[in-house]
Amino acid sequence: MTETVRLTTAQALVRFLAAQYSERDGVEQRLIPAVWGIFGHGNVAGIGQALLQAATTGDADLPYHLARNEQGMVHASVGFAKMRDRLQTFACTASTGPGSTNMVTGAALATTNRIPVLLLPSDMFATRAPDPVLQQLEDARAGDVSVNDAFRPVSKYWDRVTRPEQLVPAALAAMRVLTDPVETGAVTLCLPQDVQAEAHDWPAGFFRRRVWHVDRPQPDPAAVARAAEALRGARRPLIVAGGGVVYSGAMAELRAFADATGVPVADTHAGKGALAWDHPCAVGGLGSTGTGAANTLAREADVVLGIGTRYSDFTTASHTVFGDPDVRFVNLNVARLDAAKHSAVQLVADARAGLEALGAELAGWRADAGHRRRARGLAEEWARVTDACYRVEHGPLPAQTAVLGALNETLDPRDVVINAAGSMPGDLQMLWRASDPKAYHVEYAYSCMGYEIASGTGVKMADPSREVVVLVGDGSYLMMAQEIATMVSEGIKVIIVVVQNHGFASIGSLSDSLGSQRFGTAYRYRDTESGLLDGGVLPVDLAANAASLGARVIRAEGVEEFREAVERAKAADTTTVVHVETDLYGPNPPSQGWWDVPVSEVSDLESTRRAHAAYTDAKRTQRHYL
Ligand SMILES: Cc1ncc(C[n+]2csc(CCOP(=O)(O)OP(=O)(O)O)c2C)c(N)n1
Ligand SMILES: [Mg+2]
Repeated sequence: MTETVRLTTAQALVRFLAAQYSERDGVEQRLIPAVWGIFGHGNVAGIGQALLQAATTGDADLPYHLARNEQGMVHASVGFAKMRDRLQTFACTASTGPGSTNMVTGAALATTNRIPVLLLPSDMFATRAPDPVLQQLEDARAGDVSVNDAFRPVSKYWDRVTRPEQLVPAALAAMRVLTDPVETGAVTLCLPQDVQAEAHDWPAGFFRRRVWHVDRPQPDPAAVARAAEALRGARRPLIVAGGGVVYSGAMAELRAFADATGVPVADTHAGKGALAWDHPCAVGGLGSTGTGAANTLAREADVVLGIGTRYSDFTTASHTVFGDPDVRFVNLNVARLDAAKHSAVQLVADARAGLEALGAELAGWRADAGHRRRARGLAEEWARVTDACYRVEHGPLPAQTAVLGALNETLDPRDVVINAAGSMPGDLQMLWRASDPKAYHVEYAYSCMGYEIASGTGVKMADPSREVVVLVGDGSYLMMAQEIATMVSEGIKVIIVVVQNHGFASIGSLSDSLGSQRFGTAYRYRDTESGLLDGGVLPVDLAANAASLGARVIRAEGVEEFREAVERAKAADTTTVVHVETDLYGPNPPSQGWWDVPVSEVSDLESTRRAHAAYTDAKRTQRHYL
C-alpha cells in the first residue's frame, strides 16, 4: 500500500515547496526559499495556517514575509530571481479578488522579462456553496470564471486546483516551467479558499526532496558551422549581448570570445555589465537610447551576433538601427522564439555552451583590424561624451546626468543600481559604467513604474553582501513607495535615491518631440486660467513621506551634497533615502536612436503636424530584416 500523509491542500503545498531544489553546474539550492504574502479571507486560514504551522512546528522550512502591496511582493520576487540567475525565486500568496488581481501586473512583468515567480492567488469556493463570496466576480455566461482568469495570458503555466488531489500534477508542472529557461516566467496556481483548507491523504512520495536540473542545451554542430561561416564572412560584425548571457553565467565565455575575435560588443539593459564597460571591445548600449558608438556600428554592421537577446524595440530602435541593406543575423539563444528573430542563422543553445562551441569553431579568426580600430575609437569618443554628461554644470537645479555621474563614481563595482521606468533608463543605458553583471539591474522589458523600490527588497535578499541602490523618479515613487515599510520591518538595508523633478521628464520630452506639448506630464496645480495642469509646483514632500514610512532620510541640494549623501547612506546600516531635485528639462545626453511612437495623422495643432512630418520621415528607414 502507498504510504500517505493526511494534510490540507495548503499544508501539502507548503511541505512540497520546502522540498524543491534547483541544480545547475553541480550547485544545488532551494528553488523557493520563502513565501511572500498578504492575508485576507481567501488565504488566512488556508495557506496562512499552513505557513504558521511550518514556522512554529518546524514542519517545513518556508519563512513568510509580509509585503504592503501584492504587486510589490511580486516585484521583490522578480528582483530576487533575476539576481539569482533564475535558479531561485519566491512564492506569493494573495487573498481573493483585489489581493490577487494586484499581482497581475507583477505576473506580466515576470513573464515579459522571462523571470520565474510562483503566484498563488486565492480563488472563489470550489463548492460554490456561499456564492457570491465577498470579492467574487459573477459572470452570467460562465460559472467557472473568476478574476484569476486574468492571469492566463500573463502566465507561462496556469492552473486552478479545484480538488485537493489536482495539486500533485499542478505543483509538478509549476516547478517544471519555473526551472525551464525557455519557458520560465510567471507560474500561477489558483487556490480556491475551501480547497486550501480541505484535508486529503497525500502519497508520501509527493514530499520527497526533488531536484530540478537546469541543463545547458548544447548547440547542433551543423548550426555552429553555419553560424561560424556567417561570421567568417563578416567585414563589420557586431555582438549584441542580452540578459541571456548573464542568466547563463557566460560572462567569461563572452570575454574570451571578444578577446579572441575582437568583435565589438554592444549591450541591452539586461545584458549590461556582462562585459565590463572598459573592455577594449565594449561599445555600450544599443538602440533607441544607445551610445553613439554602438549605434554607429549597428548602422554599418553586415553580421550581427545576438546572444541571449529578445531584440526589443528599444534594442533595434524600432527596426531602424541596423542600416546595411544586406545585414544578416546569427542568434544564439536558448529559446527558438528569440533565435529565429530577424531571419537569423539560429543557434539554439545555452549562451555559455553556444559561445564555447562557436569560439572553438572560429579559432584563429579575427575581425578585420580596421573595423576593430574603428570600434575602439568610437567607444573612446563616447567615453568623452559620458564624461561631459557626468560633469555638466547646470543650475539652479542640477542635470540628472550629473547626479548619475556622481552616483556612478561614488559606488563600488559590485554595488547594484536598480531602475525601471522614466527618463533614467535611457540615461543609464547611454552613460552607466558597469563592470559587474549584477551591478546594473534595470527592468526594461515591462518598464514598470513601481518596480524600483519594491524589487529592492528582493535584490538585497538575494545578495546581502552588495550595496543595493534604488534609483527612482518621483512618478515611480508615488506609484509604489509603501514597500519602504516592508524593508524597515524586515531590517533590510537599501539606499533609495529619489530623483524629484515634479513630473515625467521622460514622457514630457517624448510628448514634446511628438508635438503634444508636454500635455498632462507635470505634477502641477490646475491653472485656473488655462484649465490645464500647468500651474505652480505642488507642496509634495517625498523626503518627509519616506521618513514617515520609517526610512532614514538625507536631503541633498546639488551634486556635491548628493555625493556626500550617498557616502553617508553607504555607511548607514538601515534603509536610507537620499532626496535630490533635478531639472525636469535636462540637459539630456545626446540621443542616438529613434523610437516608433505614432503621431496623429491629422491635427488642428501646428506642433502635431510638424511632428507627424518628422515621424513619416523617420518611418522610412524602418524595415523587417528578411
Ligand atoms: C505602471 C506604469 N504606468 C505608466 C508608465 C508610462 N510611463 C513611462 S515613464 C513615465 C513617467 C515616469 O516619471 P518619473 O518616475 O518621475 O520619472 P522621470 O520621467 O521624471 O525621470 C510614465 C508615466 C509606465 N512605464 N509604467
Ligand atoms: Mg519625475
